[in-house]
Amino acid sequence: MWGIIATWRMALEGVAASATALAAGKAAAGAVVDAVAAVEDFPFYKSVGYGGLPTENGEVELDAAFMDGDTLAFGAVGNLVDIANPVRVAHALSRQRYNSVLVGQGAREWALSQGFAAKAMLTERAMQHYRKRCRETLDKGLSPYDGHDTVGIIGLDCHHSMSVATSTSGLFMKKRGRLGDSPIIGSGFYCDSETGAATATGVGEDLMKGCTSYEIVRRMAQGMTPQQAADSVVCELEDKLMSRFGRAGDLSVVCMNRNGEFGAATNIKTFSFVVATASQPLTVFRAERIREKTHYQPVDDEWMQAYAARIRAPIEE
Ligand code: SD4
Repeated sequence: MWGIIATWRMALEGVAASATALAAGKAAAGAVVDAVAAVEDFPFYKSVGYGGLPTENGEVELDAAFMDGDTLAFGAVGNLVDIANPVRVAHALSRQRYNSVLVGQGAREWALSQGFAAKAMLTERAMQHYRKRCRETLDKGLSPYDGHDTVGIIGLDCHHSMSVATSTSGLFMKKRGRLGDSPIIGSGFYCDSETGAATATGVGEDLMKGCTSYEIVRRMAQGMTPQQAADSVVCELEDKLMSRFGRAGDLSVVCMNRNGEFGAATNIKTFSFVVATASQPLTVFRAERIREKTHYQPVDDEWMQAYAARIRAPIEE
């Protein structure tokens, strides 16, 4: 058995290549890192890697993580500036016995010392979004904190190993130095090859309150199916946040167990995910929650075309 599942449509091309590689016997670790790196490299995805949207200071600060479900080794970077592939730095850090989570200047210095390439990650298109948002916020008092899609990818290989990786530019207009859930183990990602893995996307400040990914893996270990674990964790966290905190941000997750069974849950209308396994051909699904349960169906051609047009549409400043 092999399998791969990822948050959001944007992971499709990377997942497609890694699904082929997994089917041919490639290890899960390399498969998820390569798939995430493909998303980081694509300039039109404005919430991950090159082309990611900046902080309120107009700088692109990137977060990424990697976890090996065999050894539980993990590495993460936060607020990394101008390094081409944060996920590859996180993967390299996961091999360090100590200092496997690095942020800011220290993360950048370490990456450069290891030969990772420097690259200016702020694009003109991202700056157009930034200028537009600055103006709208001044004019209409909009909340700047939206426009976020973290990529999180779980892989299961033919040798029963699992890995997970995440990458994001975090929330648009975030404060310099702000970290979300994506580089935080247990919140944005968790992976244990004996059970399964989970990864999250949405408002990091809220996802972290539920240690969301760890909790999903824990419930799978106790016997829940991936879908039950995903739905119950997202619903309970949302209810808890509403009753105790008064509001709940976007919460979306995907997960997979060691048998390649998968689940997805969301509290928003437009969550998409991509999955392929030995028994499930590569598919983009669109998930929606109806009464405590997430339902999903394959997207159609029209949806795919609208997506392709939207991500490349000119930005009216
Ligand atoms: C964060 N969770 O930095 C990330 C953003 C995200 O979909 O996933 N957006 O809080």
